[in-house]
Amino acid sequence: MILYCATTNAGKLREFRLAAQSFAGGRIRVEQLPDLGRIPPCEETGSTFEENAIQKALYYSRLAPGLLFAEDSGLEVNALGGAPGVFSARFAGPAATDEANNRLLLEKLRGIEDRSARYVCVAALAEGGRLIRTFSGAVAGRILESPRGSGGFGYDPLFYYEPFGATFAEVSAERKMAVSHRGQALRQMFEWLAAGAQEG
Ligand code: ITT
Repeated sequence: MILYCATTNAGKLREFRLAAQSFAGGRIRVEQLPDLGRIPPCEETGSTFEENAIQKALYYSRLAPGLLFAEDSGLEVNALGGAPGVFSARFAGPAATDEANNRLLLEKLRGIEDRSARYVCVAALAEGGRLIRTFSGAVAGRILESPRGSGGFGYDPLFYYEPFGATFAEVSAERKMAVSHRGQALRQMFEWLAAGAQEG
């Protein structure tokens, strides 16, 4: 079975494919929506991850030849009142790089003792402009004072996960997926789909 996705983030796409492999044993193949590059990007005007995930899933599923999911995710830092939150991708500006976002995060946390944070992910599954279900996950960690590791993407070099004694950029994609916000949300989604696919 093919499950379409619509993401402009290469790091997310790699993790979507790994999740399909890990959680659906290859029975579900994740494909990028054909011609995504030519479709005007979906506006993300929601104030929660769930609202934005649903907005993206409804928008792109109207243009998909089958079932599609979209995902909204980000980092919530307690000392910053939950920021960058839904603005995680554009924290340092509309076309911000991961490096610029990480630099800004370190600046804002300079001298602050409480570095606790969490990643949140909501995946929304839709078909033909109709929402089917959402799935969510979250993982707690803390923000280091300088980056460590070269794996992952986004804020991973700064996101220290206590049980691993390492940042998400210092562990394999498989280890990150086993505990991450995205891993939790996508595990539920793929298991739910795989169960339905078996029944059908
Ligand atoms: P799409 O909307 O096209 O899928 P995006 O990158 O704009 O891609 P979001 O609006 O959901 O997606 O923003 C997610 C941002 O949150 C992402 O760009 C990272 O900065 C951060 N983020 C989310 N999950 C992450 C992870 O697993 N590791 C590191 N950073 C993450």
